[in-house]
Amino acid sequence: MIHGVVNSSSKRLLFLGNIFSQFLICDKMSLTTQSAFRVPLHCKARQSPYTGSKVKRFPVPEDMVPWSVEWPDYNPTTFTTEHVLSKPVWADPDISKNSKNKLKFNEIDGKVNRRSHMGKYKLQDSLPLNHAADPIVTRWKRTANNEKVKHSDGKDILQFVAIKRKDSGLWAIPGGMVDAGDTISATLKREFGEEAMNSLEATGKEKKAIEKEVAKLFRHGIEVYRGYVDDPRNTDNSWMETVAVNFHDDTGNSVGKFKLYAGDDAADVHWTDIGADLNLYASHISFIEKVATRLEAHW
Ligand code: RP5
Repeated sequence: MIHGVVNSSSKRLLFLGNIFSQFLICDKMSLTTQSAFRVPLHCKARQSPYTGSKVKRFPVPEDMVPWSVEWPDYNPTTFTTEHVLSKPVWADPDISKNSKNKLKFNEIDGKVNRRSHMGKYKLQDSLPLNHAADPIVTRWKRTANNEKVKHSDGKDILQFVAIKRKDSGLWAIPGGMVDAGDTISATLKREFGEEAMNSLEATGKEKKAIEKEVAKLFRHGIEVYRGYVDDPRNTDNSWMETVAVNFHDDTGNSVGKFKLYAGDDAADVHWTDIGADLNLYASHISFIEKVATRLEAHW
């Protein structure tokens, strides 16, 4: 559903002003000090060229990021990624080719939820958005004697299940897109199974056992974030929103016994120590920080 940008400067002012009126300076210091309360907007999403292509983005300087700033010369590139052009099931029809009236934003459109997690879209035309779900599975780092490992700051060290993405090579939460008709909780379970536990390649019996464990673990999640994701694949009129949910195994008895295998889109998977120096995909670092704050872990 990553479609191209509309080649019109006036639309820049009309589309999303009410939702994306706040923004952060895109430097490391701002992100680590402020992201417990706000997430970075349009930092990685302004990286050029567009992910997986040689097409350059129209450069947008920091002070021109807010949609409230008038910029008559704004003239973004039209871009749709090759993958979307190949029409995978989850992709919307191309709204620039007579199908725009079929997309109903701010409502449930057939099986697709086209409502934002952040408010109501102020629309001039239909705009696509992409709902994802991110399962943050955590446990405490422990010694061989099962004692919690403390950081020099006196706080316990938290670990989360991270996958290495094949597209960017960056470590990330094993999230994925919400399929039409699917719920967020079903997506969280499915993506964790597919990306972090390789459930698709497991045999029937193994698969059943894995699904049972995942279902048990995923019964008690705490939502830590809902809204915009600063994903490098975002364009001016198509972007990711996610719901990030923390599933914490406090004793280490449940998740600890999981065998983690990379599957589906992942090149690798492992338990990763949580801390401010992590370099993660999109704005995943800010969701992880919220979890560390919530559980009073080392950051
Ligand atoms: C991110 O992209 C979301 O936070 C989620 O983790 C991920 C979904 O995209 P795919 O992994 O399906 O490519 O923005």
